[in-house]
Amino acid sequence: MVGYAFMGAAHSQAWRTVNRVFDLPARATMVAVCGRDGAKVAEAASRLGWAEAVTDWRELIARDDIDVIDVCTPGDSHAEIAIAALEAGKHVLCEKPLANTVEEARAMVAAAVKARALGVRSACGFNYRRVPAVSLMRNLIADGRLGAIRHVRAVYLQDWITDPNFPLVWRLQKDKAGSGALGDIGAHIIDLTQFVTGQQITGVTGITETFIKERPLPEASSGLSASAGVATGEVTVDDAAVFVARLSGGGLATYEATRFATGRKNGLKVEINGELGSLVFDLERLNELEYYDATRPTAEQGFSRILVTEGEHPYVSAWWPPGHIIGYEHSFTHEMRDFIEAVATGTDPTPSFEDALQVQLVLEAVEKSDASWVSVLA
Ligand code: SOE
Repeated sequence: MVGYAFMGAAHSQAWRTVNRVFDLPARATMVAVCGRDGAKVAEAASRLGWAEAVTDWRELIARDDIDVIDVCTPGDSHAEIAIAALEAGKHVLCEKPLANTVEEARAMVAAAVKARALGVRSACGFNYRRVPAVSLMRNLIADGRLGAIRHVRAVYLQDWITDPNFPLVWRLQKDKAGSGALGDIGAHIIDLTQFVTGQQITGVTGITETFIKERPLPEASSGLSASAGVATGEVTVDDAAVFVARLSGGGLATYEATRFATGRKNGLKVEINGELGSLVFDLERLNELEYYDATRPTAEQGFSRILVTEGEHPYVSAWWPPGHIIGYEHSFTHEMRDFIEAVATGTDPTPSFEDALQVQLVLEAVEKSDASWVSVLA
């Protein structure tokens, strides 16, 4: 694994757990974790359960006792690491968004296609696909329970940088993150809505905004306000993005991704309206799915709450009895379950780099449309 911060911790939990919960044809061994700071990555290795700690990822792709490279770094190194790993014959799991640009994403897809011909697998870490309620949503729509999809309404609302004194971390720098809320959390709702509907976004138009344009530099953020002469830097990504889209099935979609929805902590919510009913998923209530069945007798119609904890629901039978709910981290264990099974059985894990390129194309299209905004001058 390359990188050991938030996603590194979430992936490590999944690698530690997956073979103890799911019966799989292969076992994950956590051989080494890589990070630039030797002391910090050594601490991370012991805390997260990795046998070794290294400071050069190239060392990992050169070893013949390593089969998989799990890329958990900021977006500016995804392409370099993933392409080198694939060319070295290593299977690759790369965190989302796939890359910082469409150009990089296309290069990653090209490397994945070549590697696939040699039996080397790759996938992108859109983990929310593997929340049982999201998989159930996809299954119900695929079974035609909503009929033709008319509307998709997706938001991903966070509020972790509403304080102007929050430092200029890598997620707020374009050269490291590629974009702001749009690529970081907007990518999730783009992938998730395409996943559950089985449709693709065919066109978009949107706007973005950066509310706080200067922030204290991380090393200088000693709690002093910007006015105290603390060194500051420019925020070079969006704080919020709002866009509308057309779906390949003819429906309309609205998307909102923001880090300034004060009070919303990890508020991913998707509502799908079809001719025969509606489904609603809310990540902060991730064991539930709301379902409105318009085919029921009118007097009985209403949004029902499905508790997605039955053994017949996706992934759930490996965990606990009905009603014993699971959490955010289980989506990563499910991601690793499916990745290991695919690699071990010689099939392609999902979402593919091609699926992730589609998300990257939507991100780029939103930014292009943002640039063509027509102001209304009073
Ligand atoms: C942003 O804070 C973030 O960590 C995203 O980068 C993750 O992809 C999302 O799952 C949680 O929020």
